[in-house]
Amino acid sequence: MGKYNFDEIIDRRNTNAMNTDGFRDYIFHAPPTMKFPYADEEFIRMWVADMEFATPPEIIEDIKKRLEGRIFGYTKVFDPAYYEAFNNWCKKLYDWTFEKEHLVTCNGIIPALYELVEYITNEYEKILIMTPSYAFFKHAVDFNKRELVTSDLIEKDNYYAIDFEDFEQKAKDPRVTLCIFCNPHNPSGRVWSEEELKRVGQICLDNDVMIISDEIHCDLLRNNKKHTPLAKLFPDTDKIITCMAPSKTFNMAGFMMSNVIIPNDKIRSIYQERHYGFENPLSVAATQAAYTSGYDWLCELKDYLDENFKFTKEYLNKNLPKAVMQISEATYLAWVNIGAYVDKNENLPLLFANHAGVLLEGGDMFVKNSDGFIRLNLACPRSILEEGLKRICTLLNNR
Ligand code: LCS
Repeated sequence: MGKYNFDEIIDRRNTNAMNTDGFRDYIFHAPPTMKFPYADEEFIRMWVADMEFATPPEIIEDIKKRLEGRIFGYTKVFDPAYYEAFNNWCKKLYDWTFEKEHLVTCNGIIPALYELVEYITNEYEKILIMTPSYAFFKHAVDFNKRELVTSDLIEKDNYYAIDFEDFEQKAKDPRVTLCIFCNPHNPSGRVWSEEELKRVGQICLDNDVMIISDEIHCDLLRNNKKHTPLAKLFPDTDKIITCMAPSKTFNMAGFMMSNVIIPNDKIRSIYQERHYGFENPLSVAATQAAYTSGYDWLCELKDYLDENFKFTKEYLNKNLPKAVMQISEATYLAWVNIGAYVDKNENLPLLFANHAGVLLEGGDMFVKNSDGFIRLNLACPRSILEEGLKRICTLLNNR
C-alpha cells in the first residue's frame, strides 16, 4: 500500500461541484428541474474530466500556509520561485525548459484559448482542429466568430492516427492560420509519437499555421509512455504556444490557474496588454506547491489509474465482448466503441442516465467523428468504477 489512499470515497455534495450539480446543464442543456429515474446521489458519475480523488495533502498544506497570510489582496505571479517550480517540473518530466519571459498565466486553458484565437487570427481566417475533439476547442472558435476546419482522425480497432494527407491539405488553405492541437489527445487518449509530432509541426510551419499545443493532460500518462512537448521538437520557432496546467493532474480545476508559454513577442505582448491578469492567491500557492511537491503523489496516482484501465479492459472484454476499447495512452478517460450495441444516432448520455444511472459523455459531444463512442472517466475509487461498469454492461446486454 502506498502513502496515499485512492480507494477513499469522498462526499462532494454541497461543494458546488460541476460534477455533482452541473450535469443537467452541461450534458443535457436542461434546467435543474430535469427529472431522471435516479436520485442525483444514486448516479455513478463518469463524465466531466475531474477526479474523485483528494488533491495531494502537500498542496493543501501550502494553501493553508497561504491562508495564514490572512490578506488576500490583488495578486499576480511576481515571485520567480513560481517559474522555477514549473520549469523544473518540465525539465524533470520532459527534459524541456522554456524562458521565464515567455510564461504567462491564465485562469484556465479554455479561457486562454478564447483569448488567443482572437489575438492570433482575424475574422476571415480559419482554425484547424482534429476530430473527435474536446468540444471547447470548437467553442473557442465559434465564440470568436471564426471558421472551424476539422480533420478527422483515422480509427482502426479504436486506435487513432492522424490523417496526414487530409491535415496537410487543410493546412495549405491560406486562410487557415492557426491549429489548436491536443497533445496528448482528448478523447482518444493518444500520446503522439515524436515522428507524428514532427510531421504535424512541420506541416503547420511550412504553411504558416501557428500552433497552440494544449498539453493539459501531459502529466497523466500510462507508466510505459512518454510525453514530448511539441515545442521541444522545434526549438527555433516562435510559432508554437504551449498550454499546461496542474488542474487535471492534481484535481484542482476549480483553482482555475494555467500556464501558457508564448515565445512570439508580438502575440505575448498583445496578451499581456489585453488579458485581465490578476490571479487568485490560493491558486498561485496551490500551483507552485503542485509543481514543487506533487511528484510522489502523481507516481502513485498513475499506478492506480493504470490498474483502473486494466480492470476496465478486462471487465469489458469479459462482460461486453462486442465493445472495443484500447487502454488510453494518456488521460484518465477511456474511449469505448459501443457501436455494436446502440443505434448510430442514439443520444448515449441520455440513454445511460435514464436506464443505467450512469453519467457519461459520448456520441456527438466531441464535435465530429465520434458516433457510437462513450467516454468513461476512470479517475475514481475502484469500487465505484466496478459499479459503473456493471451498470453499463447490464444495460447494453439487455437491449
Ligand atoms: N483542454 C483540454 C484538452 C481539456 O480536456 C480540458 C478539460 C481543458 C482544456 C480545460 O482546461 P481549463 O480551462 O480547465 O484549464 N477537459 C474536460 C473534459 O474533457 N471534460 O470536462 C473537462
